[in-house]
This record gives sequence, C-alpha cells and structure tokens, in this order.
Amino acid sequence: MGLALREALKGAGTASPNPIVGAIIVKNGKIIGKGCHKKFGGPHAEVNAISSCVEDPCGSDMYVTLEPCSHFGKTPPCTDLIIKEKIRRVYIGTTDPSPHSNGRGTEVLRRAGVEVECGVLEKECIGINEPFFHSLRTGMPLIILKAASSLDGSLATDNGDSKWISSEKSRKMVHRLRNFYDAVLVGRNTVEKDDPLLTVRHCRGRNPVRIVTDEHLSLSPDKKIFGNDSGTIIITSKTVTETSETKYKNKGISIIKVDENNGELDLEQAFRTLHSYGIRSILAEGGAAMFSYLINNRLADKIVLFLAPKLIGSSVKFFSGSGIELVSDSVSIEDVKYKRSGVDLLVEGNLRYSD
Ligand code: AOF
Ligand code: ZN
Repeated sequence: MGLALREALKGAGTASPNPIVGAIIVKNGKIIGKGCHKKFGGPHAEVNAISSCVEDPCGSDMYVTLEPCSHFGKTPPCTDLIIKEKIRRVYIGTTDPSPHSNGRGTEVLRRAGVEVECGVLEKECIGINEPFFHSLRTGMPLIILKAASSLDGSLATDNGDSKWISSEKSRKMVHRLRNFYDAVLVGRNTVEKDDPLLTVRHCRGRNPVRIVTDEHLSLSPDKKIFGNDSGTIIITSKTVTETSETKYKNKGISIIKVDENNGELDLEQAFRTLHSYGIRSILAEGGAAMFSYLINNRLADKIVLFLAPKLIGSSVKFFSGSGIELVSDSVSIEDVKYKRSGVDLLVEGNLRYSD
C-alpha cells in the first residue's frame, strides 16, 4: 500500500476535482502492474494498473488507496474490470465517501466473490486526499494559509520590503505546494506591491489557477498574475460597474462577484462558487490582511508557516485584529508538524477555532 500511495501522488495537480488514487497488482510475490489516476476524466488507477500488467492478473492481489468505483461516471466501473480480470483479493486504503460510492464498490466486489480488506494504511490514504475529503464533507475548498515570516511574525518591514524572508529551500517548497493545490489566492495589495507570477517554476508541475481579490477592479490587466496559461479569477464586489470590467475582456480572466460585509468582500461566498467550478483547494499566499481575514472569519483550515531565523519587528504581522482576550480563546494548531527547511522552521497543522 505504501507503493500505491507513492503511485497515487503522480496524479497530484492533474486529477482534481477527482481524488488522487494509486494501485499496485501483486502475483506470486511479484509486482506485475501499477497505475494511478493521472488526469480528471481519464482512466482510473485500477484500469491503468490492470492494463500495465506484464502477466495475466487472474488470481492476483490488488492494493488500491481508495475504494474502487462501481458507478458509470466519465469512465465505467472499476469493480466490473476487477471482477472480469478475476483478481482474487483487493486491499483498500479507505472507503470513498462520495454519494455514488460509500461502500458500494466493496459490496459489489464481495458479492462477486472477491476477498476485500478495507482500511489498510487508512490514515495515510485519507491524508493524500485532504482536499477531496474536506470538500465532500463541507461543500467548500480546503483553504491553506502559506506564510513566510520572521520569528516575531513579521511578513515585511514597515516600508514593505519582504524579499526574501525565507530561505531558498523554503521558496522551492512553495512551488511544490502550488503544483499540489488547485489554486493560489492573494489580495490586491500583494499584486500591486510585488507583481507576482504565482506559477510553478522551481520544480516540475502545472500552474495553479490564480485568484486575486480586488474590490473595485482597480488592478491593471498588465499585472503578471493575468498573463499565463492557467487562467486567473478576480473576486470583486457586486457593486462594480460593467465598464470597469471591460479592460479584462478576452484575456482569460473570470470575475466572481460577491456581497460585501462591513466593507469586506464575502470570501465564503466566493469559495462556494469556486467549489462549484471544481476547485477543491486554495493556497492563500498573502498578504497580511488576507491571512487575518481568513483566520478571523474561520475560513482557513490549515497553515504552512515558514519561520525564518530573523527579527524584523515591524507592524506587518501575519495575523492581527482577532480581538481575542483570553489565551484560552486563541486559535490552536492541531496535528502540528515541525520540519527544518534550510535554516527555516516549517510549522504545519490544522487550525482549530475555539467555540
Ligand atoms: C476509482 N479509482 O482512480 C478514482 C476514483 O467520472 P469518473 O468516472 O472519473 O469517476 C469519478 C469518481 O470516481 C470520483 O468522484 C471518485 O468518487 C471516484 N474516483 N475511483 O475507482 C480512481 N479516481
Ligand atoms: Zn473507478
């Protein structure tokens, strides 16, 4: 199953909104086939694993990270093929909680006489598909905050200089995150100040969808964020006029209009719309106002924080304005992991808001 997990990761960035899935086929103690779900709409992991077999899979064991499907979607049921090929045993990582699945695949296999064991390396098999499981549960994309700050929490100096706070190694890691998650989100100020590309350049991979919030559609369409292959989405207010939109026409730019609450764009509304577009995960990359908004409105699910061994002491903190009065009401980070990233400390975990 460990190998099937590794196989599954080959679909990262391209399988979404489908889950990433890996499958390994073993016969007489030897791996005879392997495959993953490489692309949304394409063949499933089981189908690719079976067609890669160097021997007849009849009587073999399959290890698959997610319960095989038994429905007709964009592709026919994997369970039919497993039964037809006379695979003897199927080890499953975890159940697929989708309405069309949810134990049905397992049931179909068992009824056909295939031995099934479910829950093999289950935590890991759920872990590789956090955006998929989260969005099935909530109808929202998984929101991950990515920040690089000095040890005192500064994102920049008081006059806005921020290049570079984290190490080169950490900055490379961010490109891997951009490849893994569906979209990247920044606020208008970050685009004005840094004019970032937000593409994947320091590792192999595809570019995420770029999303920027811009209340009055004041950003110039010449900004780098608008000039690429993967498309850019602007989240703006319902009050903007049609004339202010014309400058973005025919440039592959989409616009989502949302309500404003207390002068701030309602990003929860925007995230629901983005979910309906098939976006299952969003990496929020800045700036300070965006991070604070997402935490204060309980929209951020995870954090990836690169803490650089520097002290800046500016007022540009990555989180402020919470109004929290008691430490017991603070936002805690659960399942926290600490790693080294060059000279930086990488802190990762799930945000848990107090009741
Ligand atoms: C599997 N193996 O590798 C994946 C599965 O539209 P389709 O036919 O591609 O079906 C998509 C659904 O199938 C998706 O929502 C999820 O429930 C399941 N994904 N199932 O047996 C795979 N990727
Ligand atoms: Zn399938």
